[in-house]
Amino acid sequence: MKGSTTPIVPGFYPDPTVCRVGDDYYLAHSSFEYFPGVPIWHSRDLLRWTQLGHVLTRRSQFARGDGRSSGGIYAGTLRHHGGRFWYVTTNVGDHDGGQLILQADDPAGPWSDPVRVPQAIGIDPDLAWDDAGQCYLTWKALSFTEGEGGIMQARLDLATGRLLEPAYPVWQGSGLSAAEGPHLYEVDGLWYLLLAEGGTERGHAVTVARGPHPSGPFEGCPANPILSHRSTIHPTQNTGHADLVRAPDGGWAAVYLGARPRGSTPGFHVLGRETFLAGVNWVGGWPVFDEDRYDVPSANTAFTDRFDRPALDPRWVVPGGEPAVTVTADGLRIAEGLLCARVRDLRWSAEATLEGSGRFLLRLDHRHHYGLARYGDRVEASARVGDLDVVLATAFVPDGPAVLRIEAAPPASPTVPLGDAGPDEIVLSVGRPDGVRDLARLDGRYLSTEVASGFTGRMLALGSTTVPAHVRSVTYRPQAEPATPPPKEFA
Ligand code: 6LW
Repeated sequence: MKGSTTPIVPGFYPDPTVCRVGDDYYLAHSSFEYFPGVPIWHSRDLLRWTQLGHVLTRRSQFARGDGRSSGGIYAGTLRHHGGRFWYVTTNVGDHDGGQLILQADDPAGPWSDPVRVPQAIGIDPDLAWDDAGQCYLTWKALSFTEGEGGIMQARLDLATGRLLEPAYPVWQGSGLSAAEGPHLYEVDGLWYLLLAEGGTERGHAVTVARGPHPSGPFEGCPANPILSHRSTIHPTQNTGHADLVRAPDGGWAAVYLGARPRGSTPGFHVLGRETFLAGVNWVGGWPVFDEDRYDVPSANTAFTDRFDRPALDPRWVVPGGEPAVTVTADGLRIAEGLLCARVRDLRWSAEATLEGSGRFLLRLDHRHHYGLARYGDRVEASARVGDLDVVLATAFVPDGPAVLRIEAAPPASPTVPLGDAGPDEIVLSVGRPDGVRDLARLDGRYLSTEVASGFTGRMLALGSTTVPAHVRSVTYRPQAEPATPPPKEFA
């Protein structure tokens, strides 16, 4: 399928950063309030990715902060230098501590505790090394109380996190809003500074400048922005925040983030920002995106988890706090909190088999979720949309296992002006001995980023009620898209 419409890593996997060692590619993502943080992946062909684990697996690496939705871990940079892997990021819940630099021999971990860079306050840090081995930190200076400070840079002592000189501004972008996400590369003797601009919404874009030295002076590319879907009818929108990688044969590719809004205007994206792949050609000394160079296979997103191995699969993460879960021979016990797995498709169904009480939710954030809760013999369907929190329906189930089911179905309404379709409709059902009973059917737009705000995407969430939950299994099945056909030229 076309690279511009099919993510290489679907679901809430934003701010992709990529590096290559020999024939192996590695990819990492920002992860906000979810712990463990920073999913990291491996691929041999840039198309099929396998999750190795997470970079941030200990609280000494990811201070909890306040756990607020879309707080925590912002965009980072993954690099390989001097025989080691390096990852630099920001925990905005610990913003005054500055940037965090971690290293590992093996990208699957363990990763070191972070070296902090308290002189670099802001977001979106990048690491690059010149031929002499000098390390440059480039970041977007930003104070959440005082505002933006521009794209800054300084040479860095990696061992101590001390800047070796006062930070100085570099290229500030092509003039669009929110210049951020810098990545710096040396290509054939010139230095290229890639930025995200335009904000991470519909105006998002990738721009580039080049200069003779890591610090510039930089001249912007006349063709900027070199990637954007703003003001187009392309079914992938919000495209930006790219990172480049060179293949063993000398060719180049880029990973970037995009969203797939669906439904009536203004469009609603529900899976967060996903990772896409493009080819990159060099023309006249500038990178040119070749968005559909790759034929991207559908990612294999279906799963059944019976919790029959001692360690949880890396798909499971926890918002804010710690996972209060135990895996036993007969399934998963959740004492408190939520255990979440990303939804990775536009159409899907999922089932959780609960032995007794417990909850199964579709969650965008702590203020936006639909779901089912079983209290002994009673199952309630409920919805929380901002300040509204309602129980919609109740059903009774006999003792023993019960199946709580959630489905993302096509919207019944057409789009404007013939209707007012949301992105999908969420059906909440319960499986009983006499069959499946639907308890609620809800417009999916209220679990979209356009309604809820933030940087994350939908999650399936397991939780407890007043007593610990006992989950036997969870099954997730993607269904064929699209219900809203994309415009003809992109079909
Ligand atoms: C990311 C920054 C951004 O660090 O959002 O809108 C942050 N731009 O580049 C979270 O993805």
